[in-house]
Amino acid sequence: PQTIYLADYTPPAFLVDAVHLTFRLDPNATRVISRIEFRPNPDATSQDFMLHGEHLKLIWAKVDGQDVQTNLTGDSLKLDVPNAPFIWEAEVEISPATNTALEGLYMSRGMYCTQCEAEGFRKITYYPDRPDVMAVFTVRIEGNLPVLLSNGNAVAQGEGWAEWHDPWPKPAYLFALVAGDLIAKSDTFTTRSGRQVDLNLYVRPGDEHKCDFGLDALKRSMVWDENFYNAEYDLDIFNIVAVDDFNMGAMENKGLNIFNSAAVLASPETSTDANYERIEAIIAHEYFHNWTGNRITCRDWFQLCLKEGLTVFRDQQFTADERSAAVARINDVMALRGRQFREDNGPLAHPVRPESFVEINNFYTATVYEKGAELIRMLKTLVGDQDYYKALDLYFRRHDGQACTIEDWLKVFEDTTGRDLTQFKRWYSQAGTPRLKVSEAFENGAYTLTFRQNTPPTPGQEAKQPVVIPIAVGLLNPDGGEVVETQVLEMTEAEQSFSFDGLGAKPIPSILRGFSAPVILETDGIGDNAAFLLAHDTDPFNKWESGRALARRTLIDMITKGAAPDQAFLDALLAVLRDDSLDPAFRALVMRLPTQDELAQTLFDMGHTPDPMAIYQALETLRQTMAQHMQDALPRIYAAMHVGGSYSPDAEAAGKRALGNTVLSLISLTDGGAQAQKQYDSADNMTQQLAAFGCLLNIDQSDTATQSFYHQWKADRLVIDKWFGLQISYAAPAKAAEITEHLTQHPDFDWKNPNRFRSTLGALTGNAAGFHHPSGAGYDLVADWLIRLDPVNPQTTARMCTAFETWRRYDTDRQAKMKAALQRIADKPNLSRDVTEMMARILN
Ligand code: HT7
Ligand code: ZN
Repeated sequence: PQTIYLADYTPPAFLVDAVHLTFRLDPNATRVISRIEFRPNPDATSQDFMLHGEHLKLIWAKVDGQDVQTNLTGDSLKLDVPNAPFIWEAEVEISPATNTALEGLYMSRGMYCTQCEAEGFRKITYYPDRPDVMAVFTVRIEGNLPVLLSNGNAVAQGEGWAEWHDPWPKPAYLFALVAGDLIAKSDTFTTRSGRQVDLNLYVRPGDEHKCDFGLDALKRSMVWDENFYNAEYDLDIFNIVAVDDFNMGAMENKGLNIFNSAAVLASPETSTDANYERIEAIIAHEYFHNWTGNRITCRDWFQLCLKEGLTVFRDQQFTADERSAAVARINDVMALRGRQFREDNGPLAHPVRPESFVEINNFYTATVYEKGAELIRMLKTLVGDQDYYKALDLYFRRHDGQACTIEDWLKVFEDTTGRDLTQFKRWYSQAGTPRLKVSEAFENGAYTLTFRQNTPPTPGQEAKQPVVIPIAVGLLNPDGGEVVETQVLEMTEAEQSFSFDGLGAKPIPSILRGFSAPVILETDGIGDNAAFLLAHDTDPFNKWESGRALARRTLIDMITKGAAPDQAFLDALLAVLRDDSLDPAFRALVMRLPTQDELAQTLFDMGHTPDPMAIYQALETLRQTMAQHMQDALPRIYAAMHVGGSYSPDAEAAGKRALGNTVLSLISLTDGGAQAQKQYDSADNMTQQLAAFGCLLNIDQSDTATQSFYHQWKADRLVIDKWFGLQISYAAPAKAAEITEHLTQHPDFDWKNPNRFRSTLGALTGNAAGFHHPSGAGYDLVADWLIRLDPVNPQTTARMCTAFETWRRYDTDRQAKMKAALQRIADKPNLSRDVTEMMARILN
């Protein structure tokens, strides 16, 4: 397959002013008639007219009304055209019903639906399918279905047809069409300047009761974007559609967002607090794209972080504002470390702005999204809040209606602040997670912190240069008071010292407060302050981080030295658990132990070969020890976390349930599951039912609960996804592959549905000890299924290949087994471009 390079970018030869599309819907033979107004691009460097097109049956084509014989070469169409404005018309036939890749126009349980990002529009009709070609779309849909939707405003409709017009020029990846037997739950929103917007959430009949939260989250997002970014909505309608078959979470098509049902539908009985929180964040994310992505889009796909990093940052800000900022930040960092640090440490490491790709779908990664968001956060920390919002104002004014680059983005900050961001830009081009080592000195009342930064080599990038690191630091005195409030130190050199004068005693530093930069901080050079900071730090992130460091150390000592769980750690944890002045959600986070994957990476970084079974055993032992050590305190806290009244997903109630369920999981380790059974039987919401179900599965693969849960929920696909997933997540290492295999034979295992596939095979790859069991059964089963899924849905297959990205961490036996599984996938004839690229990079 061909590699595409950022350095090869050239502007489009022709621009598009207007697009008219007519869809005659038919499951196996949809006709798409296009009329596209082209004109030469004055900035073009070539005059070659080229249209993308994949899996299209061309019926006819005309240029300025004259039939043309086209030159079809692979996935594109080339033609000699006048060097003047002209009209292209064509009719193509496509087959939505057989489109299982879920890209382009496809069908999901009788409903027509599109997914065009990144390069799906070319599966709908011939078009310059690149984001720097922005055009005004008018769409007519003909089909015998009650609901016919496209982007923009509704222009006209009749029996079996509808017309839509989107006045905002947009790239083809933001095109959308939905048609089906759907029901709308509706609301309205009045923008700050008085525009009345109709809000509709379209769902299948039967899902109407799962819409209220999504609509409420949408309205809150609309207000928030007006308040913080002066960003107002710009159409008369904002439609959201829930679809069951979808490769990712959601898609920000202009005026017609399409959501994976799992990312929008919610009811107390069927959705957990975590589901509600995720739905709120995704609704906000997609809505915020209206400005950061749609009004201002990307020049090319290498600039993906321009819209995704910024929009993730904005949705993180929203969550922090709507819920607890401290808890939100801890959750963001856990996700970053769990997915992005893992990626940055392995064969798939790539810069936030990659410089080449084979299949762009493989670059919708944690690095582009989550690390991309961290770069925006650092910029904001460096320039300060006021200049950040000034720069954003300028960005919106200067670039509205344009397709931009990271250079445009940084220039806005340079022009606003007068700063030179040349060095900061390295964050966009250098892959890998910087290691930041710190040491200290105290003399004559002056306290000096010395930092050394180093970024390890990553594929294709051996040598790294120093990056700009904003290090937020506060100093505490030995009795726990704060002597120096948070200051941001701006590190630019490979090694750099910062001094604080006039101190009466040697302080205890709290470094990288709020996780001010996406680096790995190594504090061996400043002594052991973790227990002190867990007790005294005023920065909630570092307070949590200190607890995490203590837990990690205890576990590493148990694994590498056969040590017993550290009593001091257990006492410190118990003190936090009992401290009613602390937010329950925060306490629940402190009680959470590091993941198996995090421990494996830590051990690997320390020069050990991680043994997944030893890691699993250490975590089991520590949990059991915690349950005994805290036994007396647990019933009171469990009772105190009881939330009365009807269910509400708000942060306070959810925090109480989170801590209550954490405590329940410990209680169930000493009471044989009696309390969990009680909670399971009396739960009136999914958060409590599922947590109790998990406890019961953890004690033994409780058949009774498994059966009763299934029979209660068998009609609800989203709950049955949880049912598949939980049984596998809680499976003992030796049984995980077998249980997964057994579940893949269940009549409800609809493997072509990405949610079901992920909740089953994805749960196995997430059960680290099960996936890495020495038998190799986990590797084999996952490889078998990836081989089977690839011809059906390459995008979802390729994403799941990341389960193998850590293969080089492990012992030779596991490495050989994983490599064999990978090789088996790589050797499959006719492997998709997506998976071919993933295999090449992972095996490299
Ligand atoms: N911009 C979207 C990214 C995306 C996507 C979404 C659904 C299915 C396939 C997709 N390919 C790329 C989602 C977002 O970041 O908001
Ligand atoms: Zn996005």
